[in-house]
Amino acid sequence: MELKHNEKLDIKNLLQDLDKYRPKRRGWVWRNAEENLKMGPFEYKDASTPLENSVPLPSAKYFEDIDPQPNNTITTEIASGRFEDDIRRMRMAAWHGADHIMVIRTAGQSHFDGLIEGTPQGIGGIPITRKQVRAQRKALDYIEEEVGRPINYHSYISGVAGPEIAVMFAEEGVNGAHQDPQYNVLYRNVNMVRSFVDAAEAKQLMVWADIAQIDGAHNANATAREAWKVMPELMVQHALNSIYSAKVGMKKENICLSTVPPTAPPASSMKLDLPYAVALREVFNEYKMRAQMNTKYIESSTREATVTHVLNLLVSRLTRAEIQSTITPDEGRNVPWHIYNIEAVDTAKQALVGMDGLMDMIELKNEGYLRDKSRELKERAVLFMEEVLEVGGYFKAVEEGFFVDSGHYPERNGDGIARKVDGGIGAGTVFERDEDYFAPVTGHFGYNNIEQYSKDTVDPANLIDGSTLEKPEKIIFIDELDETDNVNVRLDETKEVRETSNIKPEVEWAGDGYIMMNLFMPTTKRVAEFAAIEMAKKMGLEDVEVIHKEIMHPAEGTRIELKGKVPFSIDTDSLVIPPEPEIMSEDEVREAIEEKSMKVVAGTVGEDEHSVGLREIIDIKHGGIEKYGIDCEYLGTSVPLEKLVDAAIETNADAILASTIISHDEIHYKNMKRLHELCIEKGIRDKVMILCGGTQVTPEIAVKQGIDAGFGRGTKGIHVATFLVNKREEMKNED
Ligand code: Z97
Repeated sequence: MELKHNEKLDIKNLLQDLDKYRPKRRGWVWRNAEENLKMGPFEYKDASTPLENSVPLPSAKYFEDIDPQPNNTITTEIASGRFEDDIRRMRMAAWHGADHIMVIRTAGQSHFDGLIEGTPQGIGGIPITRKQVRAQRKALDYIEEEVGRPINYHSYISGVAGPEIAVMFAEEGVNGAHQDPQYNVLYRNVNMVRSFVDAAEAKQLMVWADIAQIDGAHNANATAREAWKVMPELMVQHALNSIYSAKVGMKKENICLSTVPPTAPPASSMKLDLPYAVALREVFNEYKMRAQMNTKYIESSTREATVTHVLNLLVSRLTRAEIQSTITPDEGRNVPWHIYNIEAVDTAKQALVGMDGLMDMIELKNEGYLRDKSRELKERAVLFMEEVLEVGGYFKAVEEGFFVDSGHYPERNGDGIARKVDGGIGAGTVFERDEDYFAPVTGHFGYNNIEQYSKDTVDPANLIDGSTLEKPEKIIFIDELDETDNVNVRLDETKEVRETSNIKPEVEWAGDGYIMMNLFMPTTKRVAEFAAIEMAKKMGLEDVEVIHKEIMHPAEGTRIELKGKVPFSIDTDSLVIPPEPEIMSEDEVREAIEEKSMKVVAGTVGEDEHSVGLREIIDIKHGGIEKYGIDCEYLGTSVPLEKLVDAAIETNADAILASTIISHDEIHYKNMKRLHELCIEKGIRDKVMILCGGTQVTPEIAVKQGIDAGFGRGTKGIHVATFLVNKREEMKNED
């Protein structure tokens, strides 16, 4: 299977022979940094090797569509509940610059005490199963070839089934995972002893599979009452998981600290976020940083969330972040839509590239507020750690509720998350190994007594002719077990929009039919909300729901964003789509004019005083044709037709540009016809091009009047310039 740019990814084809598919590679891959990357007119310093195929930022069209990629790995989180549709989104995200695709699990998968099989759709996430993981890794294997850059695939290793999941991830070529025993303890109430033993096992498997690790410290940030108050504790959590992982044997470049700037608007973000970021990077300078944007305070305004994201990106550039997360600003309103993933990836790409080379120009001050504050945070973190030791270690500290307390440490409010050392899920399930304990497995943690069975102390699995890690054919692939909700049933249900020419708008799932509307309602918030819902219903939308409301003024008006379903599809085969007009590039037009100069005379004809439209087509300020070097003689408004033709003769012009807005009694078309006739009468029609434009002009009808081209609403200078250059060439060839 190979992906073709102009063809959609064939999910059915992808799922074929999935039971036999093996991932192309293992292990985490960093971007290939480029320190002197020349692209278009620019030179980049903090960049990475460009993609072979990608979608550049919108304004890149002015710069030969270059798409510089920052040196940071860019993450996106995709998990709409249907893995088959997420695959298509992954492809879009990769084309925009994401190379770390995280899959959030169905809420609370840590509570499952085994690997789950089958892939029914999830609610607020994806159930992580072998089938779903394999299908997505397989798709990413093709997508990375298409974009020309490795893509890291990522999910979570946690809960009482953590080690089992780690084995499955190692087998299936997963490249990154969250793993942090403290997460289990604090947020999923897994017994702490069990959690740390499991973590050692899981981390050992991650080492075998070269899986990069992200820790869970940021969860304190997201659950604390006031996020910035837990900054010292976050450092302690990072420290515990990092050193534990390193002791298990994980290489430090695979250990990534999950850090989040703790504030949100209207906090003076830099004053709190930057000292923390600096302190963290100084203390943990040997490890990688994975910067996530603040999610605790996310609201439903995409604008606000995007600004928060950009401020967070500034912190990343002012310090460092090897991995930059782009958690989507839609988290606040739970609309996990295609466009928001892509927008957030673009926000990171644009901001990071925009801040390229920043640290070559500026320096963080070595004294004053920044250093004082960051030193204070470090001191408070050390104090916290000392207190943990004083009370008898980590387990005791957790029992005493040290973590996620709302106090400003060393203050404590006594409201931290407390767990019992002999409590929680899986309490009492850790046993000492028998003296002759032995397990014929590769990549697992622990002393395995192998010498009692073999002299080969390298790999116990050799004794049974290899384990699933080196012999994937030993993996048992269990397909979906739910007969009513599985990928084949869902693909059948959405056959119409996947396999015919019928199309429906979509936000997350094929054929979901959702659209979003933006309305300004000139009334109070409450009235606006209900009036907007009524409007949407009258427009025929179903399942209407307001997803954002923002007061513009308490009485004057409210902005409403809503979503609703379109209950019909459209057959694209029945559409009459005219061929796209060919537009030359700006450089091509400029070259043609440089080679042979061009002169035009222009005016609004008849008794018509409108001038703005024509001026915009001509003036350099508005991207008019002057900008390509075309010499324009503007004669003004209400210009008699004869005058325009005479001026063309006098100046030996190549073209006449006539603007006509007024259209009563078809006067605009009558004037065009007369212009054409006048040119014939004066003997210049074969030498001069006649172009007429205006908001009421239909190009096809205009041409019927005898002129060369008509231009309607939405015309830009480049359209006119393209026509002029092409037509002149055509006329030359006819001579
Ligand atoms: C992030 N946006 O990127 P369950 N283990 C750890 C975690 O942090 C998490 C889980 C397990 C966020 C993603 C938050 N993190 C969400 C260390 C979740 C997930 O599947 O909910 O049981 O565990 O970090």
